[in-house]
Amino acid sequence: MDKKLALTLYQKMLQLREFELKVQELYRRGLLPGFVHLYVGEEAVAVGVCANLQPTDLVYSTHRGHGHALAKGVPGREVMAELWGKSTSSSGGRGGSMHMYAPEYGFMGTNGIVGAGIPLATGAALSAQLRKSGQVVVAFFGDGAVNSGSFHEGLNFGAVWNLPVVYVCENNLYATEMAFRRATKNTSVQSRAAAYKLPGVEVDGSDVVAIHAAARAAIEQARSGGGPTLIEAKTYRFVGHHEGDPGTSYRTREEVEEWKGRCPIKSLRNKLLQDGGVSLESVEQVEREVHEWLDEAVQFARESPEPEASTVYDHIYS
Ligand SMILES: Cc1ncc(C[n+]2csc(CCOP(=O)(O)OP(=O)(O)O)c2C)c(N)n1
Ligand SMILES: [Mg+2]
Repeated sequence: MDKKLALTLYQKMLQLREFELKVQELYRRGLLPGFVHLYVGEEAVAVGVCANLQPTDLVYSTHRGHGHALAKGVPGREVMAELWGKSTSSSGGRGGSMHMYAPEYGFMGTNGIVGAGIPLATGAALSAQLRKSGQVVVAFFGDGAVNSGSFHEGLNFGAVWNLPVVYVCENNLYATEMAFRRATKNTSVQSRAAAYKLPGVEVDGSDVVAIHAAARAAIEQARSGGGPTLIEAKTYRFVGHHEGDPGTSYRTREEVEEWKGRCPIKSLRNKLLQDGGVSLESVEQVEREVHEWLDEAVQFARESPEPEASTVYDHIYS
């Protein structure tokens, strides 16, 4: 991979990681209202996929969606302000973690309903096809979504209409505390693509370069009229299901440590320094920039005004 691109992917992944660790800290201090599911450990998936998208392409996300929003290009300050319930983000502080929309960046929402993004993305892809807009739509979803009717209906519909959509399963092996191997007999998500006569690809979710390549092929195919692909990224969350779940009662410490050892960010850093021909100064420069970016985002969110009380009835149907 081109050095410059690899360094950009490193920077993006680090932004996602540092952002989530900051959210964890602020949430624990009681500063962020609502409920948060953090993306720590899974950064390579959102970053590798979204680096291939155009600003006008669309992403449909999940309950674990801060990383998808950032990777699609929603500014960190806006995502942070939304989590803080402030008025300065595109959802005006009303969406929070799980109902955060920023259509001006092609970010079509996090979603609290498991599996619900799949039919939404499929419908958006039908719209793109009818309008001949050239847009590609990506649906992110977890292993918890693939035994739901929405997965079957969405993939079947996407396949039969040959839609410009890419289905990306972030298989982190658990849906809350339910191990995927206990929830299904066929634990290969990509193999299910064959049932819809779609290509299915399994990729190492800790390897951003591999994800980038798989997503590029799938996105090019979708854009050129070749229809959907199902990508299964094998990944892992280093933290609990949500803030409040220690994540230790249903996973062994050994398993968690083993996956942490395959950290996508550390491993790309090592590769860049060892055989990527990137200097330590360049890597450290990127790291400084990420910290400045995050400080600015937090300051912006903290200082942003709350929504005016007089707007409480806005966006409400009667
Ligand atoms: C339709 C539906 N059923 C159940 C829930 C409760 N729930 C929230 S997150 C979650 C697990 C989702 O697991 P997965 O799709 O694998 O995503 P992950 O949390 O692992 O990223 C469940 C069951 C829900 N939000 N929506
Ligand atoms: Mg899961």
